[in-house]
Amino acid sequence: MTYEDRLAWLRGTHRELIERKNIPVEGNGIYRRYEYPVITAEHAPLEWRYDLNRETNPFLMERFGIHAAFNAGAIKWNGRYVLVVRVEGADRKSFFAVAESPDGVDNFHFWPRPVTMPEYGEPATNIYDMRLTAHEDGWIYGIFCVERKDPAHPEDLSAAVAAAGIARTHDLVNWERLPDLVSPSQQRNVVLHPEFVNGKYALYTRPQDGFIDTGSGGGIGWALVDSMENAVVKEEKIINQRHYHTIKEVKNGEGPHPVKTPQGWLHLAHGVRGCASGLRYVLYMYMTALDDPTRVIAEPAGFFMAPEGGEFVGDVMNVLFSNGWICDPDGKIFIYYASSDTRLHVATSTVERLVDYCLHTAPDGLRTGLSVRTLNELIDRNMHIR
Ligand code: BGC
Ligand code: BMA
Repeated sequence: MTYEDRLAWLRGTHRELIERKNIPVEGNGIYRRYEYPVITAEHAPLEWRYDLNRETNPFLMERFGIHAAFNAGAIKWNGRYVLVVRVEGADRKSFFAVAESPDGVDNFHFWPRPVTMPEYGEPATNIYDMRLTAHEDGWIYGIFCVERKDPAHPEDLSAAVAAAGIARTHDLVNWERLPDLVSPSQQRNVVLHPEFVNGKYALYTRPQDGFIDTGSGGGIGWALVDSMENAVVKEEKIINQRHYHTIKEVKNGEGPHPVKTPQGWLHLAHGVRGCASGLRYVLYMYMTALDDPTRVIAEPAGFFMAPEGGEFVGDVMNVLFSNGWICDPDGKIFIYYASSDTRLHVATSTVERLVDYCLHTAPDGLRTGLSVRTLNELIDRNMHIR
């Protein structure tokens, strides 16, 4: 191929990918998946991956490998569906980049440049998984995981420390970095609740003993902090526990911030269990009370979504993860979930359906006998229906 032909081919395939119309797939009635991912590494602009100067790149080769685009924070902003995507290069460093779509499903395209996140303290080795919250104080906050090499173990090349980085913005381009969350333990999956609670900022936390190991960390926590400019976790209460022999035996973490519904706060989270093939990440839902967001009022048994088909395959197999969803005023919900740390998908549902799912799916009885009892009760009710 000549240089011109190759450039035309690159531009044409990129445009086709971005303009490809997605196709909803009918499913279990709770949500609908779509046939194609909404964002992949190949969605990254050509200007990020190629040196487009013929003099300096006569073979028109890739000069900056983009490997994955996944775990995105989400927000409806100026009428558009906007994602802050975790983009990962071939060098295993991830960074944030904003992508937008006019309707939440089709035509997601990246803004021209990635986010330049200001540093705080010791510069991070890696940053990822931003949760966006348009808080009632008027700022849009992004809380994300900041990973640094553990200085206490220089001999162990994989020893790392995870902390919650905090930044805020009004335009998603210019970010004001605030001090990292001060907490007695390491933190990942920290999420800001959108409303003040007793005049304070409320955070969903995930205390952990080590970088990977949540250990005695118990589950999803809740902490009130006086200010986001100097956020310090003093007291932390576990509001959603892990349990033996469930989808969240090893770890769990809050997804995006919960959606307020007349029946309670609707939460999306991830649960992790260990098995012969490694860690298996699935999504689950629960609800908390409007008058006390620390009180769980419903939690359907098991997973809400787990990997299917091609979703199993990728950089880190057997993983579904979500840190972003958008709820429209008409109650339609766009759930942005990533598969196997590689690509981003959307599933759509409504507040009404998801609340129905939470309130009318039996909770986990935590032992097989109770699961069979639940199943028999359903069969009994169906017996008379033809
Ligand atoms: C990876 C994350 C992962 C974490 C814990 C990090 O180094 O970038 O994707 O969640 O390790 O396994
Ligand atoms: C985690 C997360 C995600 C990732 C998952 C699976 O702990 O923070 O970034 O999707 O591991 O690798």
